[in-house]
Order: sequence, then C-alpha cells, then structure tokens
Amino acid sequence: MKFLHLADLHLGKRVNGFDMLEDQRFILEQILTLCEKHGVEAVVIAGDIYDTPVPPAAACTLLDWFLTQLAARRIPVLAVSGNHDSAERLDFASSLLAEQNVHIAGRFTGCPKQVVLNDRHGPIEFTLLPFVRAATVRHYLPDADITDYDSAVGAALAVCEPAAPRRVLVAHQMVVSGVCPPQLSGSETAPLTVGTVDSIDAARFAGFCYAALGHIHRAQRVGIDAVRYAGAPLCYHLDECGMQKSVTLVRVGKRGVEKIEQLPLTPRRAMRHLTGPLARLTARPTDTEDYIWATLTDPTPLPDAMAQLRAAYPNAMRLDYLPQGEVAHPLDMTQAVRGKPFVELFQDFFTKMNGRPLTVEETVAVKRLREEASKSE
Ligand SMILES: [Mn+2]
Repeated sequence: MKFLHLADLHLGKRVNGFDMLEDQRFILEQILTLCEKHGVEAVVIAGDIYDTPVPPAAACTLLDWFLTQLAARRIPVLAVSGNHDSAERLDFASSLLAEQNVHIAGRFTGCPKQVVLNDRHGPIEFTLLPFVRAATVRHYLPDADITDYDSAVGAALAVCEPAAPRRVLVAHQMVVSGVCPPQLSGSETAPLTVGTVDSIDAARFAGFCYAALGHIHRAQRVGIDAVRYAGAPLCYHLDECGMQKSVTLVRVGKRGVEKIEQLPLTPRRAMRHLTGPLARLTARPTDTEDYIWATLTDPTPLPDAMAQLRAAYPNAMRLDYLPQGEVAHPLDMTQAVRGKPFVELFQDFFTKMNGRPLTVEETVAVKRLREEASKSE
C-alpha cells in the first residue's frame, strides 16, 4: 500500500496579515495531482488541520472540498487533531464520515481509534492518536502511572490491542530520539520546548512500522527513517523563506515499510528573503507576486520604503534594516552607561545600530524631542 503522509495544513492561517487560503487551495490541488500520479491509496493527516480552534468558514469549506475530492477518488483519509485544532469540532459527524472512509480522531476518550485497511498482503492497522496532554490521558486512564507527556502517550498506546501485524501510528506530538531534538522551522507558534517535559521518546513507537507525525513544520526523520514529521506543506513564517516543502510518500510492503520518498511541492507564491539597498531590490524585480521579506542595507531608514517595495513586489510582507557595524560590548554595560547624559546614550545607541554618528541636525532634533517628552511627563 502507498499512503501519503501530510501534517500541519493550518487551513485558514494568515501570515503577516496575508490570507493564505488561495495558496492552501493551490497546494491541496497539487497534492491531489500527486495522489493520482503515484497511485496513493490512503492519505494521512497528522494534526493541525486548521490553524485555530474556530477556523474561518472559508477554511472549513476548503477542508470540505479536499475531503470530498479524496472521497471521489476512493482514497481513505486518516486524520487526527493537533494542538491548534478544536478536538470536539473535528469530531463533528466523524462516525458518519467514517462510513465514507474518512476517519477523523478529534478527541482522545480513553483509547485511540484503530482503523484497518487492506492491501493484497492483508490488513494494515492505523492507530489514530489525537494530540494529548498528560492531564487528558490521566483523566481517562486514572490507574496508569502518568507523570509527563511521554508516559501519557505510552499509557494511551498501551490500551490498544494490535489489530494487524503491520501497524502505522498517526500522532501530533513533540517527539525526540535520544539526544537529537527535532529541527524547528519558525512557524510552530505553540510554545515548543525540546527535550523537556512535553517531549516523547521515539522508542515508544517500537511496535509500529511507521509513525506519521505532525507538530514540527520542517520535514524530517526522528532517529530512524520510519519515525517522521511530514512538515507543513507551505512556508508559514518568514524564517522559512526558501525552505523546500514536501509531502511524504510511504510504501508499505508485506513486512512493513519498503520505501519513503519526499515529494516536493511548488507553492503558488514562493516566500523569499532579499537583502540589499532598496534601489537595487526594486530596480529589476523578478517573480513579483512572491511573498517578500526585504532586509535593506541602506545606511539610513527610508521614509516610504515599504510603499516603494510594494510597488515592485505587491506581496511584500516585511521590511527591516541590516544593522550597520557592530560596536564591541563593554563587559559591564551598567558601568559604562551610568551617569551618561541622555543625548550621549542615544548617540551611542544610534551609532551601534547605524554605523555612523548622529549629524548635528539630528542631535538637535533628539535634544528637542527629549525636552518635549520630559515636559509632558
Ligand atoms: Mn502545526
């Protein structure tokens, strides 16, 4: 059986105020095309289907469309909730959807859902573990010894009786392997802490031939190839500029996983980081529809820089300046600044940030502003 592992769709997300819905529809269409091209027989979605617990209506319409398209191609869906989703809302009509081979596990209520699909070698079990916190599992399994996330996931999985020799886990958690923390991406907005109380040891998944994970937005393996984060299908943060996004194609054979492939995705608009003086960046713009983060190297801030940038790149998202030159840090800053007059302190700060001292006119302006400010105090 070949299945496609997706995660962290974050439908309805806005990035720097830009609505990503069209980009999301575009990427889901591409995923459908990949399903057809590769003969995909199931689609796994490992949580953070929506960006927020109460997603915009258009995001719900988009998911509805995607699930309908998959159902029309007779491709079963196996999905769990992530920490961004509302577990209860995702569970809406889930038993009705299950009849259409759309299996969604929103809430954890004591035992993960186990779905059995068949290929020519026999049954394959998919264990659907929604995002859980220790307290959730403790509530449903009061007798289990649960002290942290790791023991909580262990207890939640221990409840399952294996339903087939080939087992696939779908989960949305922070998973680590030994001393290897996963590489974060930038858009994981939940407070992610690596190597502390909320991480789960990948060794917990030893009974599965593949663990399809969500939560970390950069595609990667965790310790071994068969424990993986699919990563988000789109760049959702300017720190992800230039990152190649993908979906993961997994082929399960008679004895377990035979092949794992990352299929690259091409976004509707790339996210790019440009560095240089504004005049050069806007002189000959290319791929002007891209989402742009510009770091300007101009020595002084320009009053209408964003307007000029957007004239060249209408989807420019952010603009900042490269600090000019670095002043060595005195070991004891407090000693150095104590007793210095305000204008001198500002002068130091300005020089550090811009690599040049204030001009005479600027010094006068700073003095005047300071006087005005102290008057209003
Ligand atoms: Mn996420």
